[in-house]
Amino acid sequence: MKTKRKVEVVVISDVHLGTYGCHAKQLLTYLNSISPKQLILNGDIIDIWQFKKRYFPKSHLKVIKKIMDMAADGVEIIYVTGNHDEMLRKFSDTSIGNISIVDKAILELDGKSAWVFHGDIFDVSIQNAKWLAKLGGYGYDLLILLNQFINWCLEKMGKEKYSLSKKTKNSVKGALKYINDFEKVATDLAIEKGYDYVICGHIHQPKMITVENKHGKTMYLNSGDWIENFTALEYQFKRWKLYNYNTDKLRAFYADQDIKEMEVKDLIAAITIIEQKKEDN
Ligand SMILES: [Mn+2]
Repeated sequence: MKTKRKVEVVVISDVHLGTYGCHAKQLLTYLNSISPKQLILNGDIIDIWQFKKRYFPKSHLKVIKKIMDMAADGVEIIYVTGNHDEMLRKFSDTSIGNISIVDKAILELDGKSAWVFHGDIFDVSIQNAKWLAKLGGYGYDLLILLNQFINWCLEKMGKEKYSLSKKTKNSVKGALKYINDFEKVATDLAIEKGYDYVICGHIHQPKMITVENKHGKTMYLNSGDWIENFTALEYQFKRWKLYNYNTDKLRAFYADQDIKEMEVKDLIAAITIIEQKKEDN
């Protein structure tokens, strides 16, 4: 593919490489179609829980290779750990070249702040999540430890690890309540902390919505997954877009209704990029 879409930030999550449900080929097509400055892998990218099953096809390896190539080409890769790749939490706050591993990230985007984390910290209990997070910076790390401790106990007792997918299988009503609670806690905390955007994954529910409470407002964004939804979050021209592989395919970022609201200089920039690309080729 000769012309790639320039995007400032791309966020994907819940790819679950190493599982049968992962749609690696579609993801690879998508990654090949974009040229981001920053790629955020917001958790559950490699499913380390499933590793003992020894399922890791070529297409899944290609995704890893592609991400490494992007890093080598100067794309800043931020790997935010999730629960299925929590083994990587041992390496949190380390970086190798353009790739860094973190448990959470804060981005500055055109004077606005975005709070990025996978979201499994809310699993143990939505209520606990709320008061633990009030402890400030320690809240998040404490919740991770609490999750790890509970999973460790479950394993010792010969039970399966705590997982949302099991929870959703149990009842649709329970799952819907969980999703609502998840979004409520995430947005309440983001408003309390003063973040303009809160970006999660984990619940496999792509979403982009502005939420307001009496203390203020924030935009909640969820990057969805590459099991069922094939979605990504893209930031360009000072706005977010929820990209859907099935409906958007490889359509240009600016070829949507947002074009009406675009500033002239952004339009010029978009056109200039295309012209430059043509010259390059
Ligand atoms: Mn997860």
